[in-house]
Amino acid sequence: MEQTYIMIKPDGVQRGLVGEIIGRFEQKGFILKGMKLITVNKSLAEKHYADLSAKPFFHKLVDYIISGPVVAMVWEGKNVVTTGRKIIGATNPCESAPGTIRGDFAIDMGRNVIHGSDAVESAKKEIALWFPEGLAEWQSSLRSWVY
Ligand code: FUP
Repeated sequence: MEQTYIMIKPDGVQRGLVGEIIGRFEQKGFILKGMKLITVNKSLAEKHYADLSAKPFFHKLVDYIISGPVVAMVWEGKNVVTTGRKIIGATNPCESAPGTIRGDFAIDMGRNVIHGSDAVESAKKEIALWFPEGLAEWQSSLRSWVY
């Protein structure tokens, strides 16, 4: 089953949006495979955003991610990468639709509340980076009301 890496960024945690965000993924029917509240060190933040290292906003982005605790999560389910991105909404909150997390809770691209993997391959890399300890097991019978 497909998995994605979802991270509530420091602004989302400090604004008290953790429960709301987890609720949206739970209510859709996805299952939580890993979750931890952590303060990110610079090296991990730089690895996570390595593809953006040449961008002018890279250092600001890294400083933002390490500025306070984040909630790192792995969610699992059919097409969870694409559907997760839809639940999150467009990167720039002025383009994200109402009803999406960014559309409902964010104004500024530099404080856009949440991260979600953009493809199955990047999800695999991000999950390995953030959860080297592995993920929780679920009994498959628990999913019979969703599939
Ligand atoms: P997303 O996959 O939606 O998180 O978007 P990107 O991977 O393109 O960008 C990662 C983060 O960089 C965004 F969440 C916000 C930040 N960013 C900026 O601050 N300025 C930009 O011009 C583009 C992205």
